[in-house]
Amino acid sequence: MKNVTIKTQPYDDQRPGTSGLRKKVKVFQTPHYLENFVQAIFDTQSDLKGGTLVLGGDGRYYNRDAIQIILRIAAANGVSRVLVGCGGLLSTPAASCIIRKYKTDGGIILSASHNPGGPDEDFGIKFNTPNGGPAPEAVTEAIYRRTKEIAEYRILETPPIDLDTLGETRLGETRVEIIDSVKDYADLMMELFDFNRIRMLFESGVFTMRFDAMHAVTGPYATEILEVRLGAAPGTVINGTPSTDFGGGHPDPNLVHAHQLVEFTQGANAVNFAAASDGDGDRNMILGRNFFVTPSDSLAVMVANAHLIKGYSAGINGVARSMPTSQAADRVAEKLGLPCFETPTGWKFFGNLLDDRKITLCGEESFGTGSDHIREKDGLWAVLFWLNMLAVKQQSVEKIVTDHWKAFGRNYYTRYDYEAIDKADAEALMDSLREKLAQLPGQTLDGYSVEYADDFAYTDPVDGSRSERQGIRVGFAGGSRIVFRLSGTGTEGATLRVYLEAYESDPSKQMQATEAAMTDLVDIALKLAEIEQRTGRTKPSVIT
Ligand code: G16
Repeated sequence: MKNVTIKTQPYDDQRPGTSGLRKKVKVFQTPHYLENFVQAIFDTQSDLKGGTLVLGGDGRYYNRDAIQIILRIAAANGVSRVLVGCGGLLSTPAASCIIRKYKTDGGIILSASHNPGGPDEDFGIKFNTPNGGPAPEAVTEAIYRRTKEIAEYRILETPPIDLDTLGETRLGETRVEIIDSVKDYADLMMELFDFNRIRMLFESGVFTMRFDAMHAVTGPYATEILEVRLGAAPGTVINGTPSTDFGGGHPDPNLVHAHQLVEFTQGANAVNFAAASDGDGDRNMILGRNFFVTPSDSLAVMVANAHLIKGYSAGINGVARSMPTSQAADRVAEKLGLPCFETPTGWKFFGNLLDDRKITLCGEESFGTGSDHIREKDGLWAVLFWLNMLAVKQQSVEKIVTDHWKAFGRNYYTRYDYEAIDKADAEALMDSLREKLAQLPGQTLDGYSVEYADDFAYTDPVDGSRSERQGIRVGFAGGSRIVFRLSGTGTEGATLRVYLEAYESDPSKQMQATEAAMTDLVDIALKLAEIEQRTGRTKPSVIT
């Protein structure tokens, strides 16, 4: 076993996106590619020397190889202790929980989230800071700057270690502890939710649910929490064994990719409640019998009902949502007199607000909800929040949501994604929209009068940092809105996202199909951004 220094050359494409560095597996397998990025983390995060690091991932292809490489680089860089999830598995929320619980100096999480896995698919790596949250931009930019000048990395020459047996090993001077991936996280959930009450719901015999782990990391977590600790019937968790290619599927919990789950909510034997999570366990989709809850509505309903939930019954400090998320939560916050924040897309932007106790709950349209219990969005947490709410209210998902609309109004919501379009075309489309912004206010587009149009910019109220060009917003009189932005998580070309929101306060008009309620706004968006002419696409790749 000896430390060696390897000469390397910088790669110029290692700038982290919305959530860490995501690339094709083949790119990560290029000689020194992963090593350079990891060394840049150690070069810029000086507390890791002599400190404790948490390490794990979603189990996708290359997870285990990457963990062995990172362990050897960590050892050569003087990390004193590394906590590794058994089998190399840690869901993103569990990693956040462990970073915080053991007061470590940060964590490295390996995941490309909802993107497919396998030798020709995606891989990703991100660094989380000691608060358990994704590194803020100042940190990711420092890491990126380092990758551009890196000339060497340090690594311990040693064979791979056993990742599947709990206990301690030594790598040079570094203590490596293989820890239970599930226990700490499951214990935290028991502090936040009324497990007795939820258990009674399952024992009532009239309540059934399915949780789709999508062959990804939440399988073991959901099985332990739902079936073992809460007594849900065996078989409640489907696709519960993590696989390196997610069973050949796309571990993205939406109506398109989780269609197997959707079928459980339809027909004569439909379950009362269904939910799914993504590759790394931080996203969630909530379904009732024949009923889909949009992530934006889910956040709003949670804010309105937080007082019923054990861990939040003392009151919440405030709420935040990412800019493209519908304004449903704002309406609840306004009625309850709670502060409400609009942040750029990216969970990292909630970190300061949570640390500073300005907010307790937060969420995003991209199937993410969470709270101050950790610093990541949390799929199973959202499922348990809903289960706890259902157990207390003894109503169906549909009744809870439709009553919510009656009280606060409905924000019809849909998102059109145009994936893998040409990068230059996508940027030209956004630039052309930017040029139109100044003339839009006051204009009427297909009967909708534009109240404001801007390129969203955010000043963090805690540290004053400024983030610009975060997406084009076009707001109409009456509360409807169109947002255009380019995704920061894709690995091929560019992905244009078009977010559409139509507000309806009249209860007699709240039960339309979303598609029907959105036709006008869709037309306006297509014309305004000249989508077909500029991208050549006649329809989106995915509608959620
Ligand atoms: C990440 C971020 C989220 C963001 C989502 C989509 O989630 O943490 O904040 O909403 O990507 O981002 P984009 O629209 O830029 O593709 P995840 O679940 O992929 O880590």
